Amino acid sequence: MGIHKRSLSSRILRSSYNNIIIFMILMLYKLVLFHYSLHIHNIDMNPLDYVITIGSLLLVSFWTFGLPRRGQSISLIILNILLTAILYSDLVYYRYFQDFITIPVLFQTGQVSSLGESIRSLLFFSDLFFFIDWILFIPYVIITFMKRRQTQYSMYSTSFATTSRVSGTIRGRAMKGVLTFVLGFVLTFGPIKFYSETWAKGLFEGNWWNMALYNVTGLIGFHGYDIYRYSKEYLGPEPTLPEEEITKVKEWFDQRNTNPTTTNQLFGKYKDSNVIVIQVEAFMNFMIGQSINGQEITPNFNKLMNESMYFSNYYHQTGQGRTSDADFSSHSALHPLPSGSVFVRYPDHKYDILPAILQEKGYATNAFHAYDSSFWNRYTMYKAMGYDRFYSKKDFTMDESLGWSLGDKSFFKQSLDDMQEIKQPFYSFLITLSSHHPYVIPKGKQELDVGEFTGNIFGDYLQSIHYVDSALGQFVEQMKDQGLWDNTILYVYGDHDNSIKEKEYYEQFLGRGLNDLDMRQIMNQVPLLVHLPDGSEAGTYPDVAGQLDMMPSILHLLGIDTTSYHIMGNNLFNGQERSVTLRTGDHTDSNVYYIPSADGVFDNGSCYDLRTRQMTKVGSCRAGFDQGKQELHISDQVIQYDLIRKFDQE
Ligand code: GP9
Ligand code: MN
Repeated sequence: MGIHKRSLSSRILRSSYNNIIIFMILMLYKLVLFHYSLHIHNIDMNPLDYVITIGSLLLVSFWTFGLPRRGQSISLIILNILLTAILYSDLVYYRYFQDFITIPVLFQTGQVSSLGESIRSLLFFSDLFFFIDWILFIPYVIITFMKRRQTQYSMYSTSFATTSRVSGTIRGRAMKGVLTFVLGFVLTFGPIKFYSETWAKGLFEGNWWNMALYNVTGLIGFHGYDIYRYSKEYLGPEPTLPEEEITKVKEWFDQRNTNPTTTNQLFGKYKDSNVIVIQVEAFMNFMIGQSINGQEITPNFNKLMNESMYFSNYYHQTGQGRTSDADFSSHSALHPLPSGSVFVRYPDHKYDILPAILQEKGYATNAFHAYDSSFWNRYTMYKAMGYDRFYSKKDFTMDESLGWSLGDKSFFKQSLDDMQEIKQPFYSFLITLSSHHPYVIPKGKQELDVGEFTGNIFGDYLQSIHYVDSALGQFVEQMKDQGLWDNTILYVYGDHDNSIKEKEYYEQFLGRGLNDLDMRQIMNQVPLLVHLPDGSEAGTYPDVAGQLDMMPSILHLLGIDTTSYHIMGNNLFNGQERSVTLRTGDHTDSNVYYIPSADGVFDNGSCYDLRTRQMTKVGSCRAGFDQGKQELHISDQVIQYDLIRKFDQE
C-alpha cells in the first residue's frame, strides 16, 4: 500500500501539471496579497474575482505546456519573476499615484522617475512576502548545487530533476496547452462579460478610472486590456485625415478668427488679476433662488448674485467624461468626445488651453481636488495642461470625512491656505466633491428640512447642495480675509447634472407640470456666477451660454487676444449673439431649442420656440442644428487627429 501510495503521489507530481499548479498557487497568493495591500475603498475581491484571476493566470501560462519539461519549468520561473516584478512595481506606483503603470505612462518621461526621493517611503518591510518564494528558492538552489555539484534550475521541478524523461509527446503537450487556454479563456471572459453587462455597464467605453477597470478584470486582465487599448489607439498606421478635410478644418478656424473681435471696455480691464475657478460637483441651475419649507437651498450663492454676474441660461456640454469633460471643455473651448474622456484618450495631444496660456504669461497655475490623482487620468493631463502643481488627495489633511473624500468646507479652507504661499498673479482651479452621487452627507451636516423629500435621493441631493453652498460662503469670507476679494476674478459653475432623471421630483419641487423642453433645460443647465474684482457688471444675464465659453471669456477680461488659438465657444463679455451646442446634439440660441431624436435624423427631432415654450415647426431649428453638427465634427477631428499640433508646425 505504502509503495503504491508513493508511486501514485510521485506520478501526480511527475505529471506536467505539477509545474503549473505550483506556479498557479504562488501567483494566486501574490495577486491576493497585492489586492489587499492596495486598500482600495469600495473595491472588493469576491469569488468571481478569484475565478477571473485563476483564468488569467492560465491564459498567461498555457503556452508552457508546449515545451519539454525543463523548458516549461524555466519558462514558469521567468513568468513568475516577470509577474512579480509587474505587480510589485504597480503596488509601489499605486502607493504614490493611486494608479497602475500603463503603457502611455511608461512612455512619459519623468512620470515614473518623479517617484524619486519618495521611493523609500513607499517600500514596506512586509513587502518581503511578495518575494517569499524567491527568498526560499535561492538558498535551496545554492545548497543543492553545492551538494550535487550539478545545476538545478527549476523551482517547480527540482525534486524530480533526476528524471530526464520528456513529459508526454508533442501532440499530447499541445493538447494540454489548448485545453488550458480554453479553460483560461472561459474563466476569465465569462465573469468579465457578466460584469460588463450588469453593474459595470459602459465601463469599457467610458474608461473613467483604471481602478474601476481593475475591479472588473483583475491585475493581469487590466494589463491585457491596457495593451489592447493602447494598440487600438496608437499602433498600426497613425490615423490620418485626408488633406482636404484638414484644410476645411483650418479654414473654419481661420474664418472664425478673422471675424472682427469686439473689444469693449471689459477687454483687459482686469489684466494681471488672480483668477479662481470653482467647478462644483453636480451643481444644477434649477434650485438657484429656490426655497424649501421657507429655507433657501443656496443662500450664499443667492447673496453673491447681488454683486456678481449670474448667467441664468448656462449649459454644461459634457459627454461620457462627466467631470473631466466639464474641465476639458471649459479650459480648451473645444467639445468633449462622443465616447470616453479626452483626459484618458488623448492627454498627449496639443490644445490651446487656459492654464498653459496663463503659465506662459507668468501666472502661477495650480489645480486643487481632494481625490485620488489618477481619477480621470488627471495627474497626467494636468501636467500637459500647464499646471505648475496638482494638489490632490494626498496633499490634504483628512480632517473632515464626507462622501467620497474630504468635505468641501475643509477642502476650500486648505486650498486657500495653500494659495497664501503661491506667488501672484495666480490661476487656481478647484473641483469640489461633496455633492457627488449618491449625495448622502452625515446627519449632523444636514441643515435643511426637506419635508416630503426626506429619505429619498432628491432630498439627499438638496441637502448636499445646501452644504456645498455653505462651504462656498465660507470660501468667500476667507478670500476676503486673505485680501483676495478685490484682486481676483471668481468664476463658479456646475460640472453637470445630478443623474436624477425622475420628472416627478422636479415637478413636486417646483410645484408645476414640466414638458420635455423644461426637463431638457433642467438637466442641461448649470449656474454660472462671475464675480469681478470691483464687483461691477452685477446682474442676471439670460442669454444662452455654455462651458466652452469660459476660456475665451476669461482671456478677454485679462486682455489676452485669442485670435491665434484654435477654439470654439463664445466670449461672454463682448456683447455678441450667442448659441450653444451640447454633446448630445441639442442646440439653442435666444429663440429656439432643438432636441435631437435618438436616430439622429434632423426631421425626427423637436424644435421649441423659447417665447411660447411650445413645439414649433422643426425647420426653425435647421440652421442651428447644421451649425452645431459641423462644430462637433470639427472639434472631434481636431482632438482625434492632433490637428492643433499640425497647424502650429506649419
Ligand atoms: C472624482 C470626481 C467625480 O475625482 O471628479 O467624477 P464624476 O463621477 O462626477 O465624473
Ligand atoms: Mn462630476
